[in-house]
Amino acid sequence: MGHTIKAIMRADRARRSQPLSFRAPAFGHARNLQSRGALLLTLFIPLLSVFVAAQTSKLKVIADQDSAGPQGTNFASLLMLLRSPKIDLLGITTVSGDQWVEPATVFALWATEITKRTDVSVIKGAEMPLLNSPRQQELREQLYGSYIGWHGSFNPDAPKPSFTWPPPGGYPKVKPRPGRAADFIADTIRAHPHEVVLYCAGPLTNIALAISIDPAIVPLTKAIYIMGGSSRGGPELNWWWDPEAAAMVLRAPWPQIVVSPYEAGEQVVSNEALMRRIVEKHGALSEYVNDVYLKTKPPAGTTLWSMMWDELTVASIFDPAVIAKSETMYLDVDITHGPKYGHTVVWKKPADVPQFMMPYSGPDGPDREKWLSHFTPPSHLHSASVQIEVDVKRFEDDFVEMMSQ
Ligand SMILES: [Ca+2]
Repeated sequence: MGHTIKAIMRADRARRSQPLSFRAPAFGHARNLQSRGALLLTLFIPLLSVFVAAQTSKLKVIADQDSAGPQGTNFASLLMLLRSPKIDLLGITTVSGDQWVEPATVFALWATEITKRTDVSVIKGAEMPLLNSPRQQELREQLYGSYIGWHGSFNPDAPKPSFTWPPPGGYPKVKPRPGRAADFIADTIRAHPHEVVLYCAGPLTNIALAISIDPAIVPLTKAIYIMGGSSRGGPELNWWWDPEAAAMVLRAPWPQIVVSPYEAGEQVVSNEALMRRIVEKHGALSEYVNDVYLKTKPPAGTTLWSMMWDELTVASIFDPAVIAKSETMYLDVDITHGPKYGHTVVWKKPADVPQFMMPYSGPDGPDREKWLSHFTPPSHLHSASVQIEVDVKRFEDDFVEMMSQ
C-alpha cells in the first residue's frame, strides 16, 4: 500500500510539474513589431480573460466533515472536493460523528496528502455535541428504546475519543492548522462575503458554534449544503448525534439551504463495478481506489460498500442535474429530550385540505380556502430545497469523473 500511494504521488507530481505552455500559433510574416505586438495583444487579452474567468469562477467551498477513512462516504467525498478543478477548497473542518474528531482529522490530513493538496488547511473542530452525550443517549435508550441502529462515535464499542490509527502507509506528515474550526468558518466567510458555500456532511456542531460566535456570517454565506436529516421525518445520524446544533443551523436565515437527506443518499450505493471504472481510467486516484477497495478485504461481517450520501451532496453542488426531483420543505429537529430527540421534523405545504378533514366538516364539506390559508410554514423555519430523487447514472458518471481527474 505504501509503495502504491507513493507511486500515485510520484505520477501526480510528474503530471503537475509539466509547465503550462501556451503554444502561440505561427504568426507568419508580421510586417513590423507594432503590428505583431497588436496581434499578440489581440490574441492574449481574450486568453487572459478566459484564464482569469476560470480562476474567479471557481466556487469557494468550506468542507465540514466527520472524515474517517480510508474508505467510505466521508472520505471519498473529501477526495472529490480536493481533486475538483472547479472549486477553490478554502479548508476542511473536522467534527465527530461517524468517528471521533481525532481520527477524522488524521484522515482529512491524509486526504490532502494523497491528492497532493496539502495547500488546503485542515482545522480541527468539535469533539462532543453541544448538549448531547453518549451517557445521556444510553439513558434515553434505556427509557424509550432505540430508533437508530448505527450510533457512529456513540457506538458502545467505539474507540475512545483520543484513539487514532494510521492510514495505509503511516500517519500523514502534514499537521492541522492551529485554531478551531468554528473560528475558521466565521473568519473565512467574513473574508469572502457572499461567496462561500458551506458543505456540511457531518453533525452540525462546528457550524452552530460558528454562528453563535458570529451570527452575522449567516447572511454573508452564499449557500449551505447539508447532508443530514430525513425527508420523511425521523432519525438520521448527523442530526441525531447533535440535535441542538442541527436545530440552530436549520433555524438560521441562510440565503440558500439545500438538504441532501438520508433517503436521497440511499439511492446510490458504492460497489466494485463503480470503483473498477475509476481504476481503469488511470487517474491520480486509481491506485488508491484499487488498493483500498478492490484489493482490500473487509473484516468479517462488514462490507466496504455503503450508501453514497456525502458523495451525492458534493456532486449536487457542481451538477444540480444529478437530482431529478427536489421539494421545498421546512425542516427542524426535535430537541425535546424524549423518545424522538434528534428526529427530523418536516413541514411542507399540503397540496390540498387533508383527507381526514372531509368526513368531519358537515354536509357542506370543508371550506378549502379557509383551511389552506392556515397552512403557513412555522415562522422560525426557512425554506430548504430537499433532494428527493437521484439520477443514479448521472451521479455515477460524475463520481467516476471527479475521482479520475
Ligand atoms: Ca459525513
